[in-house]
Amino acid sequence: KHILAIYGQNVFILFTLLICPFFLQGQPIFSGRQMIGFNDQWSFSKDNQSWESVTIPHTWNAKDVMDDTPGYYRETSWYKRILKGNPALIGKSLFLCFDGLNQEAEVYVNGKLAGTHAGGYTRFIVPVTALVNHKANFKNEVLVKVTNRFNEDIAPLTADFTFFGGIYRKVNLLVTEPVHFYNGDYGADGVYIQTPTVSAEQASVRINSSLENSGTTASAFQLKTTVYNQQGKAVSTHTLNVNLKPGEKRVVTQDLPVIKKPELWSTKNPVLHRAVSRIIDAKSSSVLDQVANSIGFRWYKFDAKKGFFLNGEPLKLMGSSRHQDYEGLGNAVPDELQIRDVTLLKAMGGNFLRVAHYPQDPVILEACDRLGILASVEIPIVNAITESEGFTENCKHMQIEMIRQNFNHPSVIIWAYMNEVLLRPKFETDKPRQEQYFNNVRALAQQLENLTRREDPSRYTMMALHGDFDRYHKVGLTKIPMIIGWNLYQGWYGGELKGFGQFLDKHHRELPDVPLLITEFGADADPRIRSFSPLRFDKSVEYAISFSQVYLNDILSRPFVSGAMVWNLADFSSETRAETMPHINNKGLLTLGRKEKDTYYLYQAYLMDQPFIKIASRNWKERTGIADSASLFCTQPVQVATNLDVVELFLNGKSLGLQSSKNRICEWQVPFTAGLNQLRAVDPQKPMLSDQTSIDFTLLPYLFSDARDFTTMHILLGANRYFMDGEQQVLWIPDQPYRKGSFGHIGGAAFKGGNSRISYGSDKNILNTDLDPIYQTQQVDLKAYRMDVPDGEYELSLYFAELVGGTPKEMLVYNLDNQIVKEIGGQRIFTLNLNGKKFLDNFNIAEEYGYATAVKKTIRIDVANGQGLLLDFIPVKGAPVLNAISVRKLN
Ligand code: GCB
Repeated sequence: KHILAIYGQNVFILFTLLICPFFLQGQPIFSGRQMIGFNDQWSFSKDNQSWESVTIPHTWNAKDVMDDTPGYYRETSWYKRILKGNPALIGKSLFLCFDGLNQEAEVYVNGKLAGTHAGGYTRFIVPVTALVNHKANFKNEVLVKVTNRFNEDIAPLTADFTFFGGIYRKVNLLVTEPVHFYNGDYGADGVYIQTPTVSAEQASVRINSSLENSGTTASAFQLKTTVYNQQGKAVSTHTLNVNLKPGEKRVVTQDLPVIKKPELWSTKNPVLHRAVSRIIDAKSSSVLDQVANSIGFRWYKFDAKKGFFLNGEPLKLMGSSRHQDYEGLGNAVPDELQIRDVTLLKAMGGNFLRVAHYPQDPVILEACDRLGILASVEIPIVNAITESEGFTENCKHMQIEMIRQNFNHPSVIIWAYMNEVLLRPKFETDKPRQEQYFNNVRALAQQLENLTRREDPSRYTMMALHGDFDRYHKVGLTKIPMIIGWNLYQGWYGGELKGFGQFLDKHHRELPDVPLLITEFGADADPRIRSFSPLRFDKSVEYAISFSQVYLNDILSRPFVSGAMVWNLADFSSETRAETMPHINNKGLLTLGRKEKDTYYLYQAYLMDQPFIKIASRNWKERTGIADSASLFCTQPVQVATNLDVVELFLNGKSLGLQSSKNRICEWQVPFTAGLNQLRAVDPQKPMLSDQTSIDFTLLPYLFSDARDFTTMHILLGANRYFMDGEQQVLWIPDQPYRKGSFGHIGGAAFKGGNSRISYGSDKNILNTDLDPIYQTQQVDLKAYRMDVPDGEYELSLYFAELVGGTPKEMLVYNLDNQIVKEIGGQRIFTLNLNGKKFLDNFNIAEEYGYATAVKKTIRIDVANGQGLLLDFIPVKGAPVLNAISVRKLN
């Protein structure tokens, strides 16, 4: 009880109490290594004065990154916690282990500096033995100063993700005997396992252990390492006698007896062995320290012509990248949710995870080991470097931390170190200076490459480059790493879809000896946006589906492509992003809260081995549309993702026939009636395999006069897209040119965005709303808008936003065509008459409300004598606009 009170949490302690015979005999409580969670009872302060209670993991940016004001808190904050004195720890070695905090730390114990760390994504271990007072109940104060302020010597400098600040990964108190595996080695635990030769016949194991005697007397002990198979049977053991003088540190190597016919680790059958390393006291035979690691016996190679091979068999590496943040939590995410990401990747049929753009929580690679997912890990040099010694040293330090801390994971096959480092080349207007910058980038790359090969000759090295082949080639970066990763977005940020396959072929032609992976490809999908005529950058799920089909076909049909990782497994925070869902990058196959998007089902259809059927419009559950002329239904397509050749679809129990799949999608024209429509997609050969869903359809009248029960309609102008406002349960439809008896605009044209990537509308963050898509499209220069509604009383709402002009913000600076468009203020003034009466007089949106700001004007109106609703737009200066309109019948 006493001990439980001291350290708060703890299964670990309970464990010790139950198994530790010494305790029962009144002997020392701690024997060997204890990792004790140190995450509760912290206080947090932004000014080191007023404190609030927090639990770790914690970030101070979970909320402010989502508001309309640009930027987020990137300053210094403090965390503190009491570590109660415990006489049982006298003579032990104590360490505080931080799994990761963003991004710089100073750790103080009782007012004395115990350690510092720079870099937001790797573990660091602070020895605190000498600073802790063990007097019973003494209140030792642990104070951690943390900042996520910009520091030009720490990567990343810029990136398309949010740099949440805080102690956002777990903290542990590590207690060891003075003789222990050395904990000061770049945050690693001092045991490094290699499998120099592995075949179906036999496996060899070599282990380097870093040992320390921090005590005051010499120590004689045995280092005993045993490998256990999955059934827990010891299959190989090696014992070494070691003597360490007081204060001595030493690395020793053990070659274990070969293991015959080892069970191999593979993505299909990830058999793990367990290596347990023990330091056993020569005199007392007690275990002074113990570290356990997983081993997977596997061998692999990349071949520039034939792709990747695991255990001698060809294996296309298919999977995703992953960022570590989660809806509402920022980067402070509990283990369970993190592990679930790897499970979702596996369930998608994936076999590879690009841990991007930085090392992540240890539970991620542990899950990869267990579930059979191969992985690459990289340090966060993104977009650019600083040409300083500080930056270089910090990058090298991080690279070593990453390698040593993750050395023993069988899932890891690649270490990487730069992402699109020439995306934003500095000194564009000073070519000689730029040349020098490029030389420095190349020199840093070469240093990191050499360092990586030296640290770990058994793995591959990689750099991820964006699609400017010639730039990287000219600077010489394509010659440095063993594998090139390409981040390719043809048909998204620029270019055409067919450019993707052409690019791959170019690599194969020009670098025939360099293996390649597609480290990124993907299109945004905002699950609230759907379209029957999808366009590049419209954010519709449909565009993302057709985009992915082209990419996946091109990848799977080229054996020299070792594999590809979709960008990204889940949506992630990127504070500077605008677009339909500001502050979020929507390229995930899952939402930020890890809900499956319909695109996820397409990947399953491509990647899964088992027969698979999923209605890929199943997330479009609330639909709306205008009835086919004078009928009681509206025909709309429904897509089913499948790896079967043929699927049958049923609507309310009635067959709509068989469809053959094309690029893993079958499509039907479905006549939806008002209300619930049951859909069931079935394997005609094995009807047990099926998927079903029901779609709630709101049928809008072809002619207003057809409908006795018409109540409401919401229309997006200048848009092809449907938008579901889930919160308010409102369904928006695209506008049409005016049709008699119905509705629509008269004159004008859809607004086309001010930059090349947008096919229509604007990608600006519209202020004062979360419903940006309502305001991001508009009809420009329309003469009138007409709705031939029946007589009655109506509420009419008109939606406006000035999409042109304003302060040019740094928008989409991370992306691939990287141009900031300066806009000339689009001052426009117009008058709007409603049914002949003035409604808006000399209306100047920008002047009255500001640029890119949501404006909603509402009015009640009586419609009589069959006149319907007529809006006349009278230009005073520039062209009148209307972004959206909604009408509701009151009585
Ligand atoms: C990239 C970057 C990645 C971005 C991605 C995107 O090439 O490597 O960090 O998030 O593009 O979505 O633009």
